[in-house]
Amino acid sequence: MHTKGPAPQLHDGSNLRIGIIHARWNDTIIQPLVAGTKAKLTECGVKESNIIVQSVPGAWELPIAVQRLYAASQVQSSSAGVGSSAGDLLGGSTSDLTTVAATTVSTGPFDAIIAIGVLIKGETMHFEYISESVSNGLMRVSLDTGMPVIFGVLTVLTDEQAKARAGIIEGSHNHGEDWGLAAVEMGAKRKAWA
Ligand code: DLZ
Repeated sequence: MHTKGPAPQLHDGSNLRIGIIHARWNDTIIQPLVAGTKAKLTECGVKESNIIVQSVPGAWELPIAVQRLYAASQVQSSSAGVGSSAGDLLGGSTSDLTTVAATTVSTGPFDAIIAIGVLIKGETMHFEYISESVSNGLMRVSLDTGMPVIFGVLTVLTDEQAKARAGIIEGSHNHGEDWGLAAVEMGAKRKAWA
């Protein structure tokens, strides 16, 4: 049962373009989160061709990746496809290092980008440093660009807590679904408030 999240609202995503950037650390948790996110985007009417998925090594890399993906999409839309592509900057989503080829992201600015990562506390201070920096970095990119950046980063103490937030444990809620809905709502509102 999911009782704490926002009351779900379905906004029309049919004219929106949404980016998803996910970390590859803790991949067994990341994959269901990405799937839950995409499922809600599609349910809101976002076209498959307007959902762009890219990956980076870890959560630490999410802020720069969001910033560059956003910038590349702006360059493309203002120069009709000429210039660097977001795919060139970030590589493909599911392949491993040896097989990744630069994928060109089709043109058009993003209405929102969802940053997805899973940080699980270990025995060192890594968790604290990365969590705080990534949170601040993503907020900064969002405010600096004026584009909604959805915070899809789980910061948890154990594997079990992560699984319980990715819908993996029986009866648990997949937080990716909330992130998909938030992206469509904020993307649509950003257009309306432009
Ligand atoms: C180094 C590190 C550690 C300890 N833990 C995580 C984690 O739980 N989740 C995650 O997404 N990334 C982790 N990383 C990797 C960093 O985010 C980053 O990719 C590397 O430090 C390279 O900059």
